[in-house]
Amino acid sequence: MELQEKVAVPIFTEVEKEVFLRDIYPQRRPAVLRGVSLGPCLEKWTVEYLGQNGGDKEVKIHVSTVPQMDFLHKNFAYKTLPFNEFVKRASEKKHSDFFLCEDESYYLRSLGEDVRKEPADLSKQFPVLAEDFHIPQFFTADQFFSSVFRISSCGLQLWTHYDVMDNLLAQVTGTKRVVLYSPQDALHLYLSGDKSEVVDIDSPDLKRFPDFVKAKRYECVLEPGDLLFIPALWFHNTVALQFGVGVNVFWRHLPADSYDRKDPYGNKDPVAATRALQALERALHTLDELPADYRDFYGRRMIQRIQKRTYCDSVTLPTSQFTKPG
Ligand SMILES: O=C(O)CCC(=O)C(=O)O
Repeated sequence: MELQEKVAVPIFTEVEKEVFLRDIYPQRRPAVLRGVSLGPCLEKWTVEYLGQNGGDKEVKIHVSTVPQMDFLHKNFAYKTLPFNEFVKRASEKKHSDFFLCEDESYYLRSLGEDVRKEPADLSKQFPVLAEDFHIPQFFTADQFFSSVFRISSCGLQLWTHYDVMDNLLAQVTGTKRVVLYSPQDALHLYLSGDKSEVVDIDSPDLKRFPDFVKAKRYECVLEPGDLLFIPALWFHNTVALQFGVGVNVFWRHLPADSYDRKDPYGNKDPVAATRALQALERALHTLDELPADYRDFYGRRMIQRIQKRTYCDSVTLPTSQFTKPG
């Protein structure tokens, strides 16, 4: 994959809120923030401590026989374990109790109480542990959407996907490689919904995905205490280089009524985007009334019109309508 352009995500140290809001946030690009205080979790969150203070609350987890999780072929199973047992198993390489095989990999993306309605919130599902994790106050309280545990076995790779909220991914213990792609590279990522079909980003099948090389690869390795700012719509793919515990915090960048109200995960497209995509489907259905050569002609003209009206390099964006974090 010689041809793919690679860029290191910039690292900013000891960033204060004012600096974040003035210099980093408006760029809408990923940034590693190092040295921002995250609270006592950095020292406290050992496997034993997490087990004792997270308790035996049941958690739904992903389990797979291989560390690279593949959403296309569903090579993982959803299972349930008490939190303390899950943390113990995720931290070990070989398990005496297991579901699929003795070296299976585990991943937790914590959920709200009512999985279909409520976003995850550490302070509700894990109140004792939440006290140890101080959410950086880079946005106002009413913009807060969710705080999510991300706990992975060593080697666990999560597929490339985007979310529709702004995100601070905090690495509390362990190290994690994160690869990101710009929303402007969406067409080079072979999307299926919010996920890329290119599961193996390090050794992609270029016969199936020839345009993948055109996607610019942004990369960083998060260390304990690092925060990664992932702007909404930026694609990300993670590999836990060690057993690790992270928390990610989603917050709203757009006015609250722009988002789908039934979206506990923060990954449903904004309502206006969903309506536009539905309208496009209807328009395409209308074109079906014409013969193929006419469809081709009007299809090309529609694409040109869409590009002219929407691409950032062809229009000046009215940014004032977007919410700025306070
Ligand atoms: O850290 C991870 O394992 C995945 C993080 C992620 O997907 C997110 O923060 O949206």
